[in-house]
Amino acid sequence: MKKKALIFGVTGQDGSYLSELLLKKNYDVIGVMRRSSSFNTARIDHLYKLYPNKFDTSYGDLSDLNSIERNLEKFEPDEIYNLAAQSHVGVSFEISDSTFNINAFGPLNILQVLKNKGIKSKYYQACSSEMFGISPPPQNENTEFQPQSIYGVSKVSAYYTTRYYRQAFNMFAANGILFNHESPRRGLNFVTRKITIGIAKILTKEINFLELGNLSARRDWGFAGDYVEAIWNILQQDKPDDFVISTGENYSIEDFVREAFSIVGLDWKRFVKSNVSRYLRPSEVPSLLGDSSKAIKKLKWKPKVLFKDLCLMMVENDLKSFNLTLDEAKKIAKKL
Ligand code: NAP
Ligand code: G4F
Repeated sequence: MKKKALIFGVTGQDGSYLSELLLKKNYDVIGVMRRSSSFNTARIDHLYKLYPNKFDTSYGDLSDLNSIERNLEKFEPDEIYNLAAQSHVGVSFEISDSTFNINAFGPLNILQVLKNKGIKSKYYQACSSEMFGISPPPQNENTEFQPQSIYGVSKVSAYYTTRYYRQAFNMFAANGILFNHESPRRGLNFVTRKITIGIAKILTKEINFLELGNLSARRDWGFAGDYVEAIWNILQQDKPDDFVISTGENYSIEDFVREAFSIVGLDWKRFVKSNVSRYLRPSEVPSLLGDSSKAIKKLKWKPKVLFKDLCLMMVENDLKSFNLTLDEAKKIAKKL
């Protein structure tokens, strides 16, 4: 039977990939998006055109209970994916109130409406490896949460809120604890995308160098296109549960910089400067490395794209956005 999904956070990286996946599976998809003074639909514009009768958006905001009620009552979706968040950890040190409001009260608002109105949708909550904070790697579903940012704290709150509604009210509410996942659609101020677009800008002389913060932190980076398959899978289980989603490999920021610059043949040390006063966080998460044994066993999921291919995909995409092929980029790099 044809299903209807409601996605909070549809304009984001994951929202766009998940929409594509669900539309290919013949779902009707409604994306909830907030009002913005400049257009924020670049990642989903193609979907309006490709699926005029199956994809649409509706205004709503996680901090606006009325808008959540209106959307849930109007659409009564089979599945709800809550991907909406203030998702930048570094920025959460600057705007902690709104980060907590959106990320922690947002899920509570949705779950309260579902319970109070008796709407039977399955609910997915986007949680994060940032919740593990300084717990040593590898991290899995049993690892202690020791968050190091209000972003991390807000996601711990969302995690327990989701479990509480599941346990107390027998609702289908599940958490995905996803480790970092990137793509050509990654926001420009996350470190991987900042590096890959930085390379294109250096080659086209838009900038002379790239400023970064802590290069020694380690992350378990996967591809967002693979991770939305796990997200969908989590809601297809017989029982709601929580899952760690990761690649099981981790690399330092310096490793990512080296790999990305080497793709075009540049020595990163000539083009990367440290600006710790701007980018160093008051507290850092030193090493994230996921153990996804549970997801591999129960969801039969595993990542397809790993570190080197992810780097290459992102570098090539950003070169393309500056009308450069990889071969052309390598020629320019030789002269720099
Ligand atoms: P993203 O690109 O930053 O997208 C976040 C989405 O949330 C955007 O659509 C944004 O809308 C929306 N949003 C923000 N505040 C909102 C509000 N008050 N009401 C309604 N929508 C709001 O993030 P992502 O990388 O796709 O991540 C998706 C989710 O997974 C997030 O919850 C994130 O915290 C979590 N997560 C991500 C990763 C990762 O590595 N990507 C890892 C673990 C967990 P605008 O377009 O208007 O800003
Ligand atoms: O790319 P990042 O900003 O990602 P971070 O903080 O790991 O958060 C991402 O992954 C989480 C999952 O663990 C998500 F929940 C969250 O929503 C987000 O998607 O930073 C990665 C690392 C950090 O250690 C940071 O200190 O890179 C370091 N870094 C060094 N220089 C930098 C920079 N990060 C950014 N954004 N910009 C820099 O210039």
